[in-house]
Amino acid sequence: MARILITSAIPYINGIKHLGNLVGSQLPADLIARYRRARGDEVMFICATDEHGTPAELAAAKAGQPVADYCAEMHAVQKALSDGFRLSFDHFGRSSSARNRALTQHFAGRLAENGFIREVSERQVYSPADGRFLPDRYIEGTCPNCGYDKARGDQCENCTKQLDPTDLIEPRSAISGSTDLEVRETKHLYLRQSALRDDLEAWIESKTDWPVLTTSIAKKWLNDGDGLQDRGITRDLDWGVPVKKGDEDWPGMEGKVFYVWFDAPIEYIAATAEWADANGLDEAAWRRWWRTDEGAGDVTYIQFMGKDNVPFHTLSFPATIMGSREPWKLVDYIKSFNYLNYDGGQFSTSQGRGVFMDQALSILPADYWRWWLLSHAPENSDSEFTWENFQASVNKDLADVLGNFVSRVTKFCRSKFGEEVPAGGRTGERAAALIEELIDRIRAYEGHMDAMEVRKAAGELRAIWVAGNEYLQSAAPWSVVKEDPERAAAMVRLALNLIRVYAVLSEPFIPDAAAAMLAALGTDDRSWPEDVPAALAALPPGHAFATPDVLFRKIADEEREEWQARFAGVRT
Ligand code: B3M
Ligand code: ZN
Repeated sequence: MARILITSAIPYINGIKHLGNLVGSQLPADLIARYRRARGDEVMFICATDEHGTPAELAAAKAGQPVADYCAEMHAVQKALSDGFRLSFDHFGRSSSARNRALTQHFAGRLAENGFIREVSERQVYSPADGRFLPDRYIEGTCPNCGYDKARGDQCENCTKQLDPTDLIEPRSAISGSTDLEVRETKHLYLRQSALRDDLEAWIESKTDWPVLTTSIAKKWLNDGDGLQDRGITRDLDWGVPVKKGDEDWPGMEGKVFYVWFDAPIEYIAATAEWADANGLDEAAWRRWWRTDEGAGDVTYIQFMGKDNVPFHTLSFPATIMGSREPWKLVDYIKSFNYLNYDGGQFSTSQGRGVFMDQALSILPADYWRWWLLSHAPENSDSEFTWENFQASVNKDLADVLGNFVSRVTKFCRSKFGEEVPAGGRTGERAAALIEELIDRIRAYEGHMDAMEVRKAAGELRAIWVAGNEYLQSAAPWSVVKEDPERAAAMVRLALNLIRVYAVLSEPFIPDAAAAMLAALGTDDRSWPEDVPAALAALPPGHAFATPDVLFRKIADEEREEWQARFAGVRT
């Protein structure tokens, strides 16, 4: 039994995620977590909300709420949606937790002691009326380029020109509107990533099994000159982890917080501690996943994320861990994803373009989305969601192939033999050929899942469903039953057992349908088909079942057109 630690990139707190976000990290992470559990491994699957930084402050201000209240509320919303999509996290934490505060301050203290932090003096805009330094996007004024009077200190929204706050005509505070602004000298902390360059390079070079997408991004930033610049890790904000060296104050850093990208990955560790706290467990319970000197030596750690997050996970976060000079677990494998596009354009949170998690669940159950998204995961290139393709996949793979198999077998059995696994008879050559094919395909499916090749795994699973349908079609028990009811009984017995095997194999992709199939079969036997012939005899003659309701319904053309129109514009 292996021990597998799985983390998904933690979604920003400001707003509901779209399907492109979901398929880029949380959903494939869930697929692999479920698969590893089904194979008998001990799994720790962690995610959280990423709650700090300017975007959280701004979103809270827009909602007219104190930022802590806003984050608590949005965390609950995101948690409910991840439950709705059946994301099987062991814990869905919060980067604003006390655990993350303590760990972030701990890492900063260790990095400082080891000489990996330097202090830099900078000149920055200060607002006496607000009593604080203002980040660029908290300063507004008139754009020198186009005259737009609500340009932000980092960029003019109207003409898109990139700006410095000092470029603005009549600058004012976006918080209070005060025009009494001054430039003051202030100190910030920089993480000396450049001093860890050799360590990082040796580590990345040693990861010869990483996906090309991950390694190419990591090496680009490592070698690009710019990529490994020292990084500012503090900000002048109220909301965040206060800058401290462990438990001690940091002179000159009063009123400052750590940059959101410094504390966010540390939350992977902190959320595991939050899991222990939530379950009344001791320190050792979470440390055995993270400290190689306290039991994590035999842990395999896999991270899932979109490609834009790769530099932070291959350079910045490992620099934090390595620079601590403490035996924290480094990631073993980074599975990264390209982008999912939406109907000829991009999904966009800021523009509200595409389908968002809440909207998706309001029109169809999770399994429909899980199946489409995972079987079209943007692994080797960007991929695209279209309503036509979604309709076609659901109707064909889920309704015509898998759903139809389950319904035909159970209904036929009920009408000829009653609602129990029929006894007697022997299957013929066709069944033997089916079993041979299933052995090959199930071993191939395992291989793809072990390698985390999501699309290939989905393709193999579909082929496994198809094989059962083809067997049923050619064996035709509904004809055979007229002359040789015993033989038809044997065929049906095999097919009923195949439904159980389908449920077990499909569970990582479509957990609700898998549960419905097992419930209909009146079994909770989720054992993996290591021995395929034995698995196909697990339900003995006489075992009672119930004919299930329709597993997957088809999407009609009118419905598809209606959704297409409804989600063509932008979310308001
Ligand atoms: N919240 C960005 C994102 O959601 C960021 C990931 C943090 S992972 C530590 O894509
Ligand atoms: Zn402008």
